[in-house]
Amino acid sequence: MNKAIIGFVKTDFKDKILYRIKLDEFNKMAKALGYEVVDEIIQTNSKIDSSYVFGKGKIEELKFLINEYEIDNLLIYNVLSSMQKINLEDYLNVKVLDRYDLILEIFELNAGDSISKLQIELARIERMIPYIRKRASILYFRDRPGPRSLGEYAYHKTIAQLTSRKKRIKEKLEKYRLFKKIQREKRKELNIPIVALCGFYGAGKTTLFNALTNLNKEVKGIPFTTLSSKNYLIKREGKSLIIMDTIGFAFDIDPLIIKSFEVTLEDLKEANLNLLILDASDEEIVFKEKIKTNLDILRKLEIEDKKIIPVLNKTDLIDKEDLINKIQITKDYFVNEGIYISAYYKYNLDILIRKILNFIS
Ligand SMILES: Nc1nc2c(ncn2[C@@H]2O[C@H](COP(=O)(O)OP(=O)(O)OP(=O)(O)O)[C@@H](O)[C@H]2O)c(=O)[nH]1
Ligand SMILES: [Mg+2]
Repeated sequence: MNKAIIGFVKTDFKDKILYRIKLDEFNKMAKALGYEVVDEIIQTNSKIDSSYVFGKGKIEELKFLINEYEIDNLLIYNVLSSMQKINLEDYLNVKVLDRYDLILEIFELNAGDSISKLQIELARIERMIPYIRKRASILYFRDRPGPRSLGEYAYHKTIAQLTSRKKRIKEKLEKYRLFKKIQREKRKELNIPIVALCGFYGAGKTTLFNALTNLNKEVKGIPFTTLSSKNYLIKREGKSLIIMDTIGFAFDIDPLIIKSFEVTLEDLKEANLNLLILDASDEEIVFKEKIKTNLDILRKLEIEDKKIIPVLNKTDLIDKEDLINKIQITKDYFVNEGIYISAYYKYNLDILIRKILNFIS
């Protein structure tokens, strides 16, 4: 059994709702990975303990629960330092995974192509090297003069192997990036506009992609189902366009993960138009927070606001009043006027196409 406890140290005393939403998403990810979440430990503290994340009392409570329920995994929403991870593992005797690890596990579950796999491996190695260094420094380098032990040799070998693997992956990704650049230039010569579908995981990007292209790409309802971009040429009203499905965004994605997935995220930059797919059925506060996170990521990628059109999807799930409210909200955040659709029921897609054609002509 894959029993787990979820843990979180909340440092923002004023936050009464947002952390709950983020933890719910975290729970969903854990479940998608097959963990049975038995309990949740949340501590509100002005700062995160640098050794054990939680304060002393909470750690003892955790230890008790872990023994009581025979828990094997501790899933922590905070991103941990190597030291914190090692301390928790050793004191609580469980496998410790933080948000960084959990997202990579989900990515791994969904990764079908070699480029996604390489990017995941890179993100893992980035994390593994400091962790192994820290473990070794505890084992071998503490007040121990004299010749190197066998374990110490093994450690040096492992670090050397990981470092060279990292270098090779980076080279491979760089080659791939160049290959994509050439492809991009060829496409530019053909003068076919690219329309990218971007937004949070689960917003319905692939459902819309399928509806527009008549393809049947995977829609599973598991976070990050789509990891690598998919392009497809369509013709509407005598005009050719490339529709691009892309990787989903999420709350609090670690910069190191974003960096590892640069080659994939860069696809968004080449688009002439970014349709930002929003789940209109989200609660108002979630809806707003997701818009902010989406815009943060798009701005970091240096995508101009005027190239973004918000698309409110899943409107089949909400009533008219809710829809009017959500449309009003989008007006506060976007320069371009939004459009509402249901990708699932193919509602308003003709209007969406019209809007796209108007934009790119
Ligand atoms: N009711 C309703 N459900 C929808 C609609 N569009 C998508 N969905 C559902 O939302 C879930 C996620 O849809 P996807 O198309 O996989 O979402 P995505 O944005 O591609 O997700 P990732 O690939 O994980 O980034 C699926 O269960 C879809 O059936 C819609 O218009 N209405
Ligand atoms: Mg998808």
